[in-house]
Amino acid sequence: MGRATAANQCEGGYDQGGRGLANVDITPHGKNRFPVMLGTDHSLEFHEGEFYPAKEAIDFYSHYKEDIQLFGEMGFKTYRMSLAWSRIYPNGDELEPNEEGLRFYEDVFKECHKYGIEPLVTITHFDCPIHLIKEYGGWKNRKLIEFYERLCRTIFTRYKGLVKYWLTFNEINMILHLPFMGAGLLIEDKETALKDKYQAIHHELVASALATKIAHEIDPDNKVGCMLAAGNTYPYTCNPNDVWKSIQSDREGYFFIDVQARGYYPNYALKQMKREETMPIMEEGDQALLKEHTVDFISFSYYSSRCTSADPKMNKQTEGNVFATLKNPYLQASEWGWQIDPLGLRITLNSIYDRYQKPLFIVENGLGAKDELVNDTVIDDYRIDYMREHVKAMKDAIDIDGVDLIGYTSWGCIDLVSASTGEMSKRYGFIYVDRDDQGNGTMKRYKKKSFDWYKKVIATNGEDI
Ligand code: BGP
Repeated sequence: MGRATAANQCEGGYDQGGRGLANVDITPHGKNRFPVMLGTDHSLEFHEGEFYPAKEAIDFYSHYKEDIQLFGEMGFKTYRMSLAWSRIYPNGDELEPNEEGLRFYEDVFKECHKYGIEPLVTITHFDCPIHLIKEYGGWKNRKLIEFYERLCRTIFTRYKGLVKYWLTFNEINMILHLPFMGAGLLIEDKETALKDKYQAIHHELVASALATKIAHEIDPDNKVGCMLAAGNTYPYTCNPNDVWKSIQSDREGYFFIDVQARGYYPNYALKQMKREETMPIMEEGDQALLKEHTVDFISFSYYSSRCTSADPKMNKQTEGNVFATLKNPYLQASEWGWQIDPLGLRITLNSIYDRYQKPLFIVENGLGAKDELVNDTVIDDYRIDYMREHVKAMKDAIDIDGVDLIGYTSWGCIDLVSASTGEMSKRYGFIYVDRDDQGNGTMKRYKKKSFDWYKKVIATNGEDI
């Protein structure tokens, strides 16, 4: 048990230690954020007058000792974090890595071990060096497999003995929804956009299998997982058309795990790609690689379930969700419209486990909320309530349903920049950071009420919640 962050949302230090620029750095806060994440804004530059939250984020780059000490105090057994690719290979395509970047992560891992915390490392979390986008067009170019392979060899070798748990790509299915953020893809032509996305996806799937192979070769103790933005889809009614639509919606995500955990493209996807003319170019050897190097475990993020209908009149989707969903009348929602459904977590765990029979790891889950700092703390009972219900659902999945759940790192050990809004005011942490949406504040850290609550949950392995 522990909690999770991503480099671009907490690290900052965007131009320190020889780091190069990445897609996340030039993604602004405010109304221009979505066009950039979608890949429809092609400028690839910083603009005067815009605020870029990832540049400084919460400055984990300089505060990591203090922050990890607090994670240790909470009793974390695991800390999920990601590497900034451009800190290790500033342009992405160099032959030699940046020693200063490598040393930074080495220090972070050593600091974790000081407190008995096992790092779980996402190799790329919405992160692609700008040079790889400008020069090669991001992941739609097969060359990226080679650069990613080099990154993997470097980190698996360098961090052998310090890191054993790896995730290849964060929320790999996000390429379909936010392609620039997910894969450094620019959408040039609407007609060919889906084909480009599936080409990029194929390259990431091959790169992921290659990473799994290399990780096992370099250290047989390494365990590699895939990572999906999950959440089961309910049919709005029991009309078979609604049920069929919900199955299709879930398959959009299952497709990725089907390939990464079973080792081949499922028939429904092959048929669909043929029909829609989006079949990616595959090279000889790709299929064998996918088949031979499936993941050791399956990880996913879960914030919410989804709901769908085949009735065209029921087309009003809720706001604030990257994944299309109808308002489910049985559920409450967060201030950002994310529907809160702890039983949905149990359902998702069961569906994924039934389908693959591999160990599962929930690597994100949590409540984004507006917090108020009063007398140096935040009384965040709403967050505790959310977490408590989700921990209960997990326990039921383990104790009653027999799901093999090996870990839980919920989102945001500490407040950080929100991926979707680029704002600080959508807070997930058990530690408050004094920084606002415009980048003002002292960066001082404060423990919230949830800090002690989670400490107790970890100490009792979820018994006392
Ligand atoms: C996931 C991402 C995370 C994280 C989380 C919460 O999609 O993997 O990076 O940010 O969602 O989302 P948000 O920050 O938009 O509330």
